[in-house]
Amino acid sequence: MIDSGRTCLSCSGIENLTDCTVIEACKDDEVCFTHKYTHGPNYMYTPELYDVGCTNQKLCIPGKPGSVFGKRGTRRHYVCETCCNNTDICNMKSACAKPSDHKELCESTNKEGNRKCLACNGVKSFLDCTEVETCKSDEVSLTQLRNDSSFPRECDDMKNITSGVYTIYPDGFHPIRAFCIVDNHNKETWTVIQHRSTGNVNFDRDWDEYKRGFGSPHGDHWLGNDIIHQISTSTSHKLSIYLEDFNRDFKYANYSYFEIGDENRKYQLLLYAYSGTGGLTDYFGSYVNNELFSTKDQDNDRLANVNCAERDHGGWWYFHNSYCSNVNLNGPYLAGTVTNSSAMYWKDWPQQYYSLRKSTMMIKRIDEK
Ligand SMILES: [Ca+2]
Repeated sequence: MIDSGRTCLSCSGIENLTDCTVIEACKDDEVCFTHKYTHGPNYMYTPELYDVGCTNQKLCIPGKPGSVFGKRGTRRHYVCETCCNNTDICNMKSACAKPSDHKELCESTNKEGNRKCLACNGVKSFLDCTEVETCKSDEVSLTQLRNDSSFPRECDDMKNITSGVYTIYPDGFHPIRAFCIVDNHNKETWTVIQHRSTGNVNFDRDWDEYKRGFGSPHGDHWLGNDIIHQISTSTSHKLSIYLEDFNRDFKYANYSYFEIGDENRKYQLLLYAYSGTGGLTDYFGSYVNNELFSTKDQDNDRLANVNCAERDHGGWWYFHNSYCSNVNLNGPYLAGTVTNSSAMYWKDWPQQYYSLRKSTMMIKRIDEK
């Protein structure tokens, strides 16, 4: 096997992927594939069967299980999409199996030296795995795969695109769909992390839903706290928030530094250097910088005896002094003047207690590449 070689499971007509123990070294321009099929109706017994192995197919069919994703670079290639049922894990050695069978998420190569690999049982996503083990000398770590990935980590990594929904790989190889906004004037491409313009998606959700994201990037949605953490901490990022009222007036709130911590840090918010358009006052970062994220089932706000996320019906970073918030863009979509702060609002714009028509929160790498 050559140094750059990728290994794939290689079997034909098997009923269970776990039955395949044959490993094949692929050529440089090949990727792993998993093909699932059944025999025709003439067969009395029609189990679903799998073929797995190397293929020179280069293009993916997004959303189609078993389709091959991407072409390998000169050293190695990366993911297939949805090769493995209910997982994000591709046809890699000892990784393409039932989630409960995942022993190690390393890829076998002839690399020298020991590496640390994620090692988890029963995870549905790599993002859920935090355990680490030392790989054998002929194995390479997922971290290495991630670092070497040439897939776009965020919208800013894609050139010559127009605004729309694209596949990005925040961790290097795990695909998600995100809305990208191209600002032609400033020649900047932003990744949307929150958008609301219809109110037809409920934002009164629990911790796990905010962690994983909900809604569709084509409409109202929350991208997901794990993803936002991953992107915002991969390099330095800035945040821009677009607000629009029902007169179609709009303003921007901009922060030239933005990140959120990981789940262990309760997605703690860091925001610096505010500038707003049209005299918009910073009622967000100046109040909730360093605060923890809260949802109705996880009260991390510092207001005693009140669960702000439950009371105001949205996951958010809440204010801790004597009341819950001055800004809550994940509050209920109430479309216009309301009577209290339990709404999707930005204090005092366009007026006190006004539920906005649109909000978009988007982030972009601070140029340093
Ligand atoms: Ca509280």
